[in-house]
Amino acid sequence: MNTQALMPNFGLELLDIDLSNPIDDACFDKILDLYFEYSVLLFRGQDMSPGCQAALAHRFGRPKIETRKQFNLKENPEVSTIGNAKDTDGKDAAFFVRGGFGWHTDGTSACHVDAATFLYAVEVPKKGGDTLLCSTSTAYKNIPQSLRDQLSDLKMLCSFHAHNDPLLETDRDSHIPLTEKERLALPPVWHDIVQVHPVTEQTVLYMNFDPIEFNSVSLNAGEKWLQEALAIATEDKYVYRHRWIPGDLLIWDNHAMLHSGTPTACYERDKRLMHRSFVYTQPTERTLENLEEVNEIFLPV
Ligand SMILES: O=C(O)CCC(=O)C(=O)O
Ligand SMILES: [Fe+2]
Repeated sequence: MNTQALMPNFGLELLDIDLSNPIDDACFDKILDLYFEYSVLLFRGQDMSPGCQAALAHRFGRPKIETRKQFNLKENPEVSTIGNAKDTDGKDAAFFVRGGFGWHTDGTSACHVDAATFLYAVEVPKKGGDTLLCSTSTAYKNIPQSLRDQLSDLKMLCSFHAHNDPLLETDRDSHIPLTEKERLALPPVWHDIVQVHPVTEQTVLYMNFDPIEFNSVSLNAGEKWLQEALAIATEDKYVYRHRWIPGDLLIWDNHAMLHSGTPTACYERDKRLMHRSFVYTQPTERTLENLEEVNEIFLPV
């Protein structure tokens, strides 16, 4: 398999792979090994239908159906749209964050933390709309021992609604408000900040930056520590900037990576459309007993 490193400490481009062709088990096992070893895989020049993306997602694990359900594709609800695309009525055809971008971990409001994000570029702007990534194990190695000690027994309570409600508040068009049943299906979840990755056995910092509570310190104190760790994690030299070309598929391990979107330079002129999937990978110590039930709730109507 021909490959090319993206960064010294993470990320690998796999060359000469056409994901629209059947991938045999031996080749897929190799791809999965590389995913865990490098935390980010890049496949360029792919002609990936949503059906092909959904099938690949199922090979990686158990896909989650996105909660902003008007952006889930009807035929392949494991795939949802993000970007600034509009439909013929001028309505948003993709989930679009207008209020800004920031470093985060996808899926922190689920109990199971081992999850891959798939982002496939359908259309990209001329300028902007890059995606940034950095390593959470490098971050753990680089923070001072005093901060490691402070974070070692710290747990954060993550709430989907604490993140999602303000987005809706600031941008009424961004998505449809959740029903009571949908809200109840997404309760807040506690996470350790310092965790051991179950496959690589590296110690990582599992961080999100809008928790609602910490177990042992005030919200202010915990947030300050997380921000200190974030500043070290995201020093320029540790950040990979992905400049998208249509046909790129990027897959990253949310246990091993933090990521951030960046603004499109000209929203009005330049369209950005990405196909996204989110997949719980194995192994895990924390099971997802009710995933099918929750997925059912968010199927597109
Ligand atoms: O659009 C991007 O570049 C990143 C979006 C993102 O954060 C995500 O898909 O989880
Ligand atoms: Fe994200």
